[in-house]
Amino acid sequence: MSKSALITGIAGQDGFYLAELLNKKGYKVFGVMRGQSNPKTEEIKKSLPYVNIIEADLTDQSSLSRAIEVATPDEVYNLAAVSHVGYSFKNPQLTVDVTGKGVLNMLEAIRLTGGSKSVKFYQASTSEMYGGVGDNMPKTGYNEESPFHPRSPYGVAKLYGHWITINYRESYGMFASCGILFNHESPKRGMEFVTRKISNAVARIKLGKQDYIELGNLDAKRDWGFAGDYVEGMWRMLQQDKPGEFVLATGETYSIKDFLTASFKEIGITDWKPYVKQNSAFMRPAEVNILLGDSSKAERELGWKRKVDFEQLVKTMVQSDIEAES
Ligand code: NAP
Ligand code: F7E
Repeated sequence: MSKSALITGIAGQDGFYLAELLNKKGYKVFGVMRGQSNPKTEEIKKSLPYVNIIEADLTDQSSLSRAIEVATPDEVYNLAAVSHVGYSFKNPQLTVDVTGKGVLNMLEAIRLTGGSKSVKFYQASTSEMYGGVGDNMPKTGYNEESPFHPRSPYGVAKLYGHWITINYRESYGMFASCGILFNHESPKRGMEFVTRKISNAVARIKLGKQDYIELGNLDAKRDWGFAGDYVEGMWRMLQQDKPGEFVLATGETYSIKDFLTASFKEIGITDWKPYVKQNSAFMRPAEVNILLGDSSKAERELGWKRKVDFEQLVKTMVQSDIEAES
């Protein structure tokens, strides 16, 4: 019999790539969408026609219990979250409710519907839990043993989600794993994130639809990979004999300026400065200066390694936006 998986956050970037992967592997895929009339529902029905959509909300435990009863999943991937770091400063309490307490709601829904021993659970933890401050980053990058120091309401909420997942593993014997994923991007990335904001603006500048782009801090550095590679790692975590924590990262870090250089190069522009204005509205009250990840454990135990490199990622995103905007 084919396996069944429930994905929360199906309408997000990772939800798309994970659904594609699990469908190819023969899973029956269920996806949680929120809202009485989510404008993305029609789009998801078209792009992921095999997904069985369930209306539920991470803040409503009874709706999650119903989702578990409907899907009877072998695996639950908890990808839903208020996921934008900047937005989390503006709506910190909503962020706690969804990104933090929402994880508890999902775990309780599994436990109270009798799934503690039968359902495998994946929690979308994040490199934002490390915070990228001072000298708490090892030279080879953050790993599963590195200390946490979150720098935003989002990071703090995710740290709660991370530890409550470990607590449910230790308390109730649940197969519950956390993927500590560093930034991963794609043409499906939301426009509010810096990589897609840049790739889309560069495409529009090429096509004469836009004159410049407004950005915040250009000096922050991130370990950017391709989302398609990372969902493969999530799946591998749930195929292990034992649950655990795993860092997924590329082991390389680049600044926003590097991303601008590579993106504008795609449209034949070597000096991007005339096309970029800085706007303090995009600065954050506390910044994560540098993130670099060390995924040696995932390489060793999961046989996982990123395939797409930085140049390929930028190229794919810019070319996809040129096509979409043409
Ligand atoms: P994303 O594109 O922002 O998707 C998040 C999804 O969560 C959205 O589809 C959203 O629904 C849904 N959602 C928000 N509030 C909800 C609620 N109350 N109930 C149910 N669903 C709700 O995020 P992503 O990039 O795919 O990332 C997936 C997960 O990995 C997130 O938890 C994120 O925090 C985490 N993560 C991401 C990265 C990364 O670099 N991408 C790195 C580490 C960890 P709507 O579509 O209706 O808004
Ligand atoms: O910012 C700087 C900004 O919003 C990256 C989420 O998926 O990855 C993501 O969080 C950097 C920051 O991603 C703009 O200050 C400059 O230093 O693309 P971002 P993020 O904050 O790294 C982690 C791993 C997650 O878990 C999150 O869910 O870019 N930056 N100017 C800007 N950022 C944005 N968004 N917009 C700007 O105009």
